Amino acid sequence: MEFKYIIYEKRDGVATITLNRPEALNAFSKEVVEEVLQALEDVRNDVNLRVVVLTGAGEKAFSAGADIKAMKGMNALKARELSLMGEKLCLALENLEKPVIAAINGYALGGGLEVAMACDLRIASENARMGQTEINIGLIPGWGGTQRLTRLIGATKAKELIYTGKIIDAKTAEQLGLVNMVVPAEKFRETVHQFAVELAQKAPVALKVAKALINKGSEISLDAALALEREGFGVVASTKDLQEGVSAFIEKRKPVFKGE
Ligand code: DAK
Repeated sequence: MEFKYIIYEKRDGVATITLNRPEALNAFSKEVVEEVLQALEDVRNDVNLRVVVLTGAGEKAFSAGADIKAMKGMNALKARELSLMGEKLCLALENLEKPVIAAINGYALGGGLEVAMACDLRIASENARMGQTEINIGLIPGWGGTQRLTRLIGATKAKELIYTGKIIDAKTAEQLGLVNMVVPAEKFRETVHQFAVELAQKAPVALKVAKALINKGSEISLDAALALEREGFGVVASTKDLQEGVSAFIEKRKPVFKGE
């Protein structure tokens, strides 16, 4: 596959998608979004790929958000298109039946943070900086930020970040529960890859079902969510991978899961 605005690599069962417009701090243009969507489609179809890492090229940014320069003179129709584009990308990440890790290597601002929040896990480099900065240009988050940020860290802190547009450091983001862990900058890419490889060795069907249950369960009543969990448990319990996991435990060896 040929890409101009992203780098797409496959190694050890991990697909790494690197946003590659460092000169614009990896801002999301229409072209960047289209290429990421194409790569995600490839991941979906490749059974050998079990985990995705989304990150930014260079040391400065994961992504500084939607392309502000493309917003100049934007009319209602263009704004709607921009909104749809981001929504589509965030939903593709959220609905992919494989875990997606946002590896936040620098700034994750505006739409950049919103895309990171649509991923399952967020690992931040110690020099990462995050914020819903839209208010500073007279906007509100438009790629799900008002909803996903609130669900991740609660309304009190979400309102503070969205109303002020302030940029927080990686440690603060970790304390808020916005990122899973903070990693030293010099070991960042290697640590993220290692973490992703470990995840890629877990049982794929169990990961897929757990992701769907956690995502869907937060939108429905506890009763309905528990019913879904029961069904999901039934599906996972019927896999060959469960038998492999049980055998490996008894034989005191590492399980080899095939996603069957
Ligand atoms: N878009 C386009 N270019 C960007 C950019 C962006 N978001 N952010 C940075 N760049 C470009 C800069 O213009 C500069 O390019 P040149 O001037 O050299 O050509 C280059 O990247 C390097 O940036 P700086 O020179 O500014 O670098 P500094 O280290 O001085 O500052 C910074 C880094 C991250 C603090 C600063 O660049 C900055 O504040 N950037 C803007 C961050 C931001 O506010 N992001 C949120 C964007 S708003 C919508 C739905 C969703 C959205 C919009 C509409 N609808 C439903 C309609 C989403 C909106 C957003 O994401």
